[in-house]
Amino acid sequence: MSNLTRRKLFTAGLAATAGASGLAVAVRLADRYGLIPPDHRGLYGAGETLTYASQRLLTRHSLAREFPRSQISKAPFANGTPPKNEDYNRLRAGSFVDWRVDVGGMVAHPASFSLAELRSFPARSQITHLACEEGWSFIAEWTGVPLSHVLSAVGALPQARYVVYFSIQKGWWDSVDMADALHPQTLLTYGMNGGELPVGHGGPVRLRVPRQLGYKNVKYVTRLTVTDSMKGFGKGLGSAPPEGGYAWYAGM
Ligand SMILES: Nc1nc2c(c(=O)[nH]1)N[C@H]1C(S)=C(S)[C@@H](COP(=O)(O)O)O[C@H]1N2
Ligand SMILES: [Mo]
Repeated sequence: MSNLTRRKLFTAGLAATAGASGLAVAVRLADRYGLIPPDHRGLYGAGETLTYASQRLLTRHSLAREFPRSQISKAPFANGTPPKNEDYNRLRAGSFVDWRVDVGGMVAHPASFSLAELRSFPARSQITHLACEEGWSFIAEWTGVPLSHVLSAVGALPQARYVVYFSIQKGWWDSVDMADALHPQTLLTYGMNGGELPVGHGGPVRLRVPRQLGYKNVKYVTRLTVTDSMKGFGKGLGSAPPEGGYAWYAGM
């Protein structure tokens, strides 16, 4: 993606005013650099899509706001209930020592990390806002390993365009593009407010993507897949929310 300049995209976009074929070129160019959301609406929505592509290009290094410790919410709201399945209950009864996060797909060295291994990686803590699309939000300190570190440990291949992440909880999975996957604030978290990540907030492992809305922050993560295409994952729209009318990209 670093090879695509704003000028190149903009020039291709201008060429688009010459006709639909120019537009197709601009869209294809943006697509090649992973700047088209998997739930895009085809050429019909191309104007919107190119606006999205330039916005992603412009903001890929920007940071979510971090807050002082005094702003941490006293009573953070845990949305939903923990997984009800057998596997989760068994792992929880064993204090999650057998929890694994499997990382595979387009990587040189697929791996399966225990919590202890994730904790042995360089850690980062950040005090950020988690906002639900339903209107409520809270601020907490999150601790974990940057996803970028995990991706380099397994040797994510250069063709990679998305990282898909799956919960042990049925129906919960999502994906981010490489700009968000490699972003320094995107963490595989195992800690919150100085302690372990509580079960209500996704313990033992949750992906925090603080530049996007709550629903992208999938709890109880057990598996990551690196891919160059979202085809074959659900309906191919990048996650479950677009299947129900929400956007795949939920930047805030
Ligand atoms: N596995 C799983 N992940 C999930 C959810 C869920 O129900 N299950 N809810 C999502 C939604 S809609 C929001 S707003 C946040 C809520 O995070 P919280 O429970 O820490 O407040 O988690 C997201 N991740
Ligand atoms: Mo939400």
